[in-house]
Amino acid sequence: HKHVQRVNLTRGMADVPEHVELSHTHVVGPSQCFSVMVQDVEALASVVWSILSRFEHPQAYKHFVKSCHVAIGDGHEVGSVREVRVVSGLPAAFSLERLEIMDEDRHVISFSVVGGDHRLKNYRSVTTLHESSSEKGKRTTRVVESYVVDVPAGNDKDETCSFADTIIRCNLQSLAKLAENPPK
Ligand code: A9S
Repeated sequence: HKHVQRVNLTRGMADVPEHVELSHTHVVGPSQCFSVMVQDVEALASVVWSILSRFEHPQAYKHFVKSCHVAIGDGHEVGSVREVRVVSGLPAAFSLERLEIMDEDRHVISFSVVGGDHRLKNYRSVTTLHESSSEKGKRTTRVVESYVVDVPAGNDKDETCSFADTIIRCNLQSLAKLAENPPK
C-alpha cells in the first residue's frame, strides 16, 4: 500500500490566506520529495501576476529557458501544454509542461511536467501570490512556490530538492527584479 502523506508547506508562515494554504497542500508519495520557496516582491500583486501568468512565455523571468512554444491549447486554459527548451549546460534540453491551475482571481498557477529529457519526473509546482505588509509596513506581494517531484534513482531527497530549489530561487529572484523594475 503506497504510504502517501498530505503535506502543507505554508504551516509555519504568518497570516497566510486559507486558499493559499490549501493550494500548497500536496500528496507526497514515498519516493518523492517536496519543498517550498518564498520570495517577497515590492510590487502590486497585479504586476507580479502579469508576468507569472504568461504560461506561454516563462522566459520573461526564467533565465534557464531559451525558448517556449505552446504545443496544445492556447496557453491560458487548463490542459494547455508548453514545450520549454532550456539553455545549454543544464542536465536537460527540453521539458513538456501542462497547465493544471490558472486562477486569475486568487492568483494561483500550477503546472506539471509531462515529458522531457530531464530527470525531474512527475514534477508538479504550485505558485501563489498574496499581498502582505512587510515589517517595514511596505506593500509587498509574497510569492510562494511549492512542488513535489520523484526522487530519481541514484539520488536522495536532499539532493533532488536542493537542485530544484536552486532553480526556483533563481526564477523567483528574477521575477522579483522584473516586477520591481518594469521595462519603461
Ligand atoms: O522551471 C521551473 O519552474 C522549475 C524547475 C525546477 C525546472 C527545471 C527544468 O526545467 C530544468 C531547468 C531543465 C532542469 C526541468 C524540468 C528539469 C531540469 O533538469
